[in-house]
Amino acid sequence: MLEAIAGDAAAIAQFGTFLEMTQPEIFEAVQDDALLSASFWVNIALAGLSILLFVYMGRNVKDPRAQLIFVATLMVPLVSISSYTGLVSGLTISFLEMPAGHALAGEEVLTMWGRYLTWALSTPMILLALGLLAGSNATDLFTILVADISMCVTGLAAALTVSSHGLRWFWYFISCMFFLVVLYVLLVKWPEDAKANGTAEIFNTLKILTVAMWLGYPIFWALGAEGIAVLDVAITSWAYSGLDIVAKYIFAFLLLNWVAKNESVIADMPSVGVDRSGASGAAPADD
Ligand code: RET
Repeated sequence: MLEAIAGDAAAIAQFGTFLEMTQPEIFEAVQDDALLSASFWVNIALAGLSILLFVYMGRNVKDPRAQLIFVATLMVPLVSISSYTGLVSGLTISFLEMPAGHALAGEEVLTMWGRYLTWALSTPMILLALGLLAGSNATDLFTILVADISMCVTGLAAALTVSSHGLRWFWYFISCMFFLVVLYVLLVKWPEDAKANGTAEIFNTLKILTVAMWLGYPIFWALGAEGIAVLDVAITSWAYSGLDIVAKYIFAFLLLNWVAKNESVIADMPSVGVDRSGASGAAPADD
């Protein structure tokens, strides 16, 4: 009985770490930090403008594959506006006490965990649009999407783990392994498909933009308050917001502008399927 109560007390204490500050208090803390709150509001404004612009740009697109690229890409600013509204309202931000071994051990660090959560929705949309542009087969598309969502969820786990400093970095390492899978498909598999399907030029531009921007996220995570803490929270938040502006809105504009002008190229591409020609054992038995 006593053990159960002690267990409950420990659980409540642990839970208390997450809930020590109320949502209005977190909201106030964000508003008081002009630099931090600007990093959120700028993205809410840009996401809103992007949504209107992309709907306008897609008004005459008729081909179903081109329409799918438009819908997937439009989801990016839609998720973004929701994500930043969650952050600015204090709903998806917590102050977490860092474990022993962390540069800010024992201090409450502002953790923007809503970012990692919503990346699990926005980044697959970016990759789906890119995969459709390249003419990916179903296997590569499934692989990259699963690896990408896993990268975001394990990144979320890295940010929320407060029990052990070592385990925070172990989650980070796992997330990086998933990221390598994403990079492999983007840099090795899809360029071949894009070449075969006549979309190599635009695909390569977007590939370089995507890889360059996406590499910034784990770097800023590691340098920010959640990692080795050489950058403060507002600077880290601006770094993510800046990367978001290029990786989401500028990326999406370039992609949709090209698709709207080259709808016939997209319309002629093969549908997403499982290509059995290169698979070992795929040839019919010779008997
Ligand atoms: C984390 C930390 C753990 C290690 C790795 C990460 C990678 C994150 C990336 C995020 C990209 C986000 C984008 C969002 C747009 O909406 C989670 C920071 C590898 C690559 C493009």
